[in-house]
Amino acid sequence: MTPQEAAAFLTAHDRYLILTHVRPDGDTIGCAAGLCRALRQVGKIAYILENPEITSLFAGYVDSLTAKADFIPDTVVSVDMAARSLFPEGAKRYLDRVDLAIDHHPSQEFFARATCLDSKKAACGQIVFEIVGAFAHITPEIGEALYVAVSTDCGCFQYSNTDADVHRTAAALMDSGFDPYPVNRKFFRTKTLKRLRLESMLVSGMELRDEGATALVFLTRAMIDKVGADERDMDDISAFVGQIEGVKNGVTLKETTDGHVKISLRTDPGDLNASTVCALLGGGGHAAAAGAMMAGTMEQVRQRVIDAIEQVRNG
Ligand SMILES: [Mn+2]
Repeated sequence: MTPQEAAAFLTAHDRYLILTHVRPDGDTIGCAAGLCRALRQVGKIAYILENPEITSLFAGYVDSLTAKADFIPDTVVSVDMAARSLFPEGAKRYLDRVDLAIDHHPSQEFFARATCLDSKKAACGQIVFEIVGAFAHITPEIGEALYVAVSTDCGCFQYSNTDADVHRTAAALMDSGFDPYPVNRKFFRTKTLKRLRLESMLVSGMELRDEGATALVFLTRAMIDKVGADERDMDDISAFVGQIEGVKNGVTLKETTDGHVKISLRTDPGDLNASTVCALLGGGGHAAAAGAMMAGTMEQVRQRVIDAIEQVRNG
């Protein structure tokens, strides 16, 4: 489906439930909030399915839009969700009844009846902006929600996915009249003290390989407990190691509470394709940013990741 066809679909249906992915980020949350408000503006009934993993950083954008437990939708829309494995527990009952998936991941699994996919877009928020711009007025609230989606997914216009198109979308969203300064300050210029303590521990335990081009950092449960960090303190922490001079490929391994290790890879795609590496580990994503989840100890998973990187390098 093109954005215009998606807009026609959305104006033709009603009673919407919007789904966001596990470990929700700014893109999925901003898209959901912007789309929900746009649908309501044109007289539709629209809610966002509660996502229990949402952090306090993003909760304000969806609080007033969350569906009550007894809401029965006619139309289910997912935003920024590439795969069935990314459905939160509460969304699993909709696994086979998503009517429209709006997404920008090349690894999109086409689980929905219809899909509006543009894998050249840096953020799903750009696609949602095109769709809602076709049938709704972009109010400051919609503009801010979609700006959060777009700006967070390109690391405030710094990641390798940033292009002129992203800036054009951001400029158009700013024209809606919201104040971007507090948003940028909140998301890109502010860190909790607990976050800084974690970053300090990551640097202390960092492993450098390939003459410093590849860096691995290890976020253990013991570190998280010692600092008393919550999910908000760890938001987008996989981008941290790539900030070190000379590091092209950053690997962040994070111990989960259930005996798994979450792998996040941020790479220079000309040097190493993150998506190819993570596919070998049962995950997926983009060429410059990908992830996987593996059972095992930190040391076991570390070895698997190193082997996968070497395999992609030499293959
Ligand atoms: Mn995204």
